[in-house]
Amino acid sequence: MRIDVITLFPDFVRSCAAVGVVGRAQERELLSVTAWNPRDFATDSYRTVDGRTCGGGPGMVMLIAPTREAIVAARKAGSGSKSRTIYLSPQGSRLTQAKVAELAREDHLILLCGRYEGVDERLIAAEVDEEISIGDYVLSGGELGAAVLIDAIGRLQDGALNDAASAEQDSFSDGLLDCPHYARPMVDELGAVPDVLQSGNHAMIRRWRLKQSLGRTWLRRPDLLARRELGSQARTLLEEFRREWLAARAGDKPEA
Ligand code: 4GX
Repeated sequence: MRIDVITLFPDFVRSCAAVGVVGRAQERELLSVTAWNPRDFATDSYRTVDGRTCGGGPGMVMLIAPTREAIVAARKAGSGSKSRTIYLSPQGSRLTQAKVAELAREDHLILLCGRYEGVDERLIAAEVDEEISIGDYVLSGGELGAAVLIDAIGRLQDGALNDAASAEQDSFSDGLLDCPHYARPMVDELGAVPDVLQSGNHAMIRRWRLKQSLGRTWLRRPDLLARRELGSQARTLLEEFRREWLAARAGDKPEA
C-alpha cells in the first residue's frame, strides 16, 4: 500500500512513519509513506503557502495552487492505482476501527493535512473524497491525525505484525475492549497473576479472557455493548462478571 501525505511538516510525518511496527512494514515494503510539502510547489520568491481569510477576521488559509500541485504530484507518483484523498479535520466523520480496516484494503491513500484555519474550501470540494476526524478536540494541524491513520492502517497490512493473530485479538476488532495481560513473575510484590492463567487449561483461559473483555466493556464503555447483540455464552459470562463485581464491591463497603 502507498500513502502520500500533503503537509507543511514533512519531517514530522516521515519520522512518525519510521518507527515501530509501521517503520518495519516500510522496511518490508508492505507500505510506503511519502510526504509532500506544498511549499516546494509555491512559485513566488517567498514560497507562500497561505493567505488571509476572505471576508476578514483572524487566521490564514492554505492556498489552492501550491497545495493542489502537491496533491497532483502525489497522485502521479502512485501511477496507475486509483487513489482516495482524505482531509483530516474536526468536521470529518469520527475514525473507528471499522473505517481503519476499510482504508487498510486500499492501494493508494492521499492524506491532506491542514494548518492554520484549514485549506481553501474550493480545494476540498474539488479534490477531497472524504473528511475524517480522529476525535472531538482541536489540534494545531492535521499531521497528528495523519500519523494516527498511518499507524492504525500500517499495522493491519499483511505481514506487518509478527503474530497475525494479535490483530484479531485487538480491542475493537470484535467490538469489545481487551482483557488484562500479565507476564512473569507469576508472583510479584504487586500481586499474583490470576490462577486460571497458570492452569494450562486453554478452554478455561479463553473463557476467562472473554469474560474480562465483556466485563471491562460493561464497566468502561457501556456504549459499545449497547450497539451489539450478545450471544448466549457472552450473556452468561457477563452476568457472571456482574454478579462477582457487585459482590466484591459490597464486600469493600465498610458499612456492609
Ligand atoms: N481530527 N485539526 C485540521 C485545520 C482545519 C481547521 C479548520 C478544517 C477546518 C483534527 C481532528 C484537527 C485541527 C486538523 C484543525 N481544518 N484533524 N486543522 N480533530 O483538530 O483530525
